[in-house]
Amino acid sequence: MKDGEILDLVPNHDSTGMSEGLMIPQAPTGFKSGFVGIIGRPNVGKSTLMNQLVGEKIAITSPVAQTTRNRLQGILTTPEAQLIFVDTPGIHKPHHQLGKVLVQNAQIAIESVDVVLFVVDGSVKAGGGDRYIVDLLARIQTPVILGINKSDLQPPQGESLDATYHQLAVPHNWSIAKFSATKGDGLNLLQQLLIDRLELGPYYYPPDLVTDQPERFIMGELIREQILLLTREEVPHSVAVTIDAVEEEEKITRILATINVERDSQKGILIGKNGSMLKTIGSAARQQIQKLIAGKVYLELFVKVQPKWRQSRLRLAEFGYQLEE
Ligand SMILES: Nc1nc2c(ncn2[C@@H]2O[C@H](COP(=O)(O)OP(=O)(O)OP(=O)(O)O)[C@@H](O)[C@H]2O)c(=O)[nH]1
Ligand SMILES: [Mg+2]
Repeated sequence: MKDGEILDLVPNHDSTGMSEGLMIPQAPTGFKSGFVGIIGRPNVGKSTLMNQLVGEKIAITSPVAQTTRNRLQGILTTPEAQLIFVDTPGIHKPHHQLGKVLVQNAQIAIESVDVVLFVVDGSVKAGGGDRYIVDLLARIQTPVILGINKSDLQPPQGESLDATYHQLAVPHNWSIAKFSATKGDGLNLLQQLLIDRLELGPYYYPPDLVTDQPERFIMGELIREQILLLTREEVPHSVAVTIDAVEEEEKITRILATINVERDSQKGILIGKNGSMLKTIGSAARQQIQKLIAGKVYLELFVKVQPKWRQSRLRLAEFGYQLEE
């Protein structure tokens, strides 16, 4: 991390050990902390892993590749350490402006963390996509841990698949961990391996905070997740969700959101026959948002056509996908 960023997050401590404003307590002696970048091809389970490690659903996940679009942080605080996980969009060969922004932001994350957790899909052989990332990581000084995920999907003779990944890690002396993000197997060992790699440090965030993301952002993501799960073909990737209003009333929170798509045909699919698809999406997303805010939600969705938004830098920024410095 750059010095300036740390200073912003860790205000001066007063005599009670509590800082003003953010209420970050002083860390005990021997406490470790740091940023862990979760990097890998699309769909290997990076976001699922982060959610499991942190113990809450912060990042949306889906079987569709390129689910994650923004760099987002999940925070795990234990008695001995604070790990700030940085979930990133899967690294792939970009085909449009949105793709370029996603990949570039993942690369920036690699350079600004203390440890890189390079996640691969252990249920398939290592491929060109993984080797592309190995080449990126070989150029940096940051310590790397290779994480072989989806161990639960491995055939009984899984060792031969593992060997294809070991070949990638051995020349660079990277440590290797094997786990299942969905089942939780092997995650304690992974957590310990990560803490071992961290240096002594302060709390960067209050110990009870699990993410740096505003609730509004996660609400939009939970709507996008249902679209990823319920629609097919080009629709999921052409969607950007904006939250237009959140009105908190005594017994219910009213949320108005717009789903932006690129074409009329996509709008038609999203709305469905007599509005049935939009209703299904809205009802599923509403249940997820209710869990997030632990209260009753009324959700109203609009669908709007914004031609070629993925190619337009202006629209990308408007929807929150900005190239980071
Ligand atoms: N069986 C099994 N499935 C997993 C595991 N981890 C993740 N998955 C599934 O893999 C799919 C992709 O998971 P994500 O967490 O969205 O993957 P990602 O790497 O964040 O993907 P992008 O954001 O697109 O780069 C989802 O359907 C997950 O449920 C695992 O350990 N075992
Ligand atoms: Mg993801």
